[in-house]
Amino acid sequence: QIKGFIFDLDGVIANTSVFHAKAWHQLADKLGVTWTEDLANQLKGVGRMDSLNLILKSGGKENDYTEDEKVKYATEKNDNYLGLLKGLTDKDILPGMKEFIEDLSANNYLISLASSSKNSPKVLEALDLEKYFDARVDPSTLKNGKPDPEIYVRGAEVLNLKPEECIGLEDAVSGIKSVNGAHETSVGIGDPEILNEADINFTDTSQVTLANIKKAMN
Ligand code: B16
Ligand code: MG
Repeated sequence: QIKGFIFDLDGVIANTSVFHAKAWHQLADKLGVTWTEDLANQLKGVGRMDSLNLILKSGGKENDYTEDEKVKYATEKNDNYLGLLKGLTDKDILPGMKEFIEDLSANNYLISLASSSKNSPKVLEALDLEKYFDARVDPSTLKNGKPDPEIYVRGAEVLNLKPEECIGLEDAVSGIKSVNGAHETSVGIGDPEILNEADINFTDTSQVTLANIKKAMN
């Protein structure tokens, strides 16, 4: 029986994944790494330093920079991302997600956040959604980022639920792998051909309702 829902943030609740992509694209250009759709998909859901390493690897530049230089570039990307976040309001919640979260809360489901982003508290606050969350995984306490299952394992633990009592919602391949590895039910939001490992697929957030999820689980 499902008792809890574990949410990714960027690309599931907020349209901020386009801001992350824009800021990474800008850095890739600066580093002389070709930006492709495939690279953009690989970066989705993946933490800050892991993302930078994927970009460098894609350009065959994984050995070109010291750790200090990498931290400098990652910080530069984050500063650009924070600039793009300015003016973020509840209007930037993806279609139907506020209603869905309110519905879960009204039906006494527990809700936690499993975002890789260190900026997630800031984003949730700007969207005025913190009040709905019973718990949050702090990504800075994790040993391994998505696609490792750790963040979704913790997402259930912080709610005092078993993995099989939880549903994880994701827009990224890395995130779906993490939910599946944690033995929870995975809901993929986006292109079903890309998110083909998800247990349940929706092409966009407006289809994500309790009724549709219950229907898909039968
Ligand atoms: P930050 P999610 C992820 O958030 C984003 O999808 C990913 O693009 C970003 O690089 C990562 O957070 C780290 O974010 O640099 O802000 O700490 O999708 O797991 O909510
Ligand atoms: Mg995401």
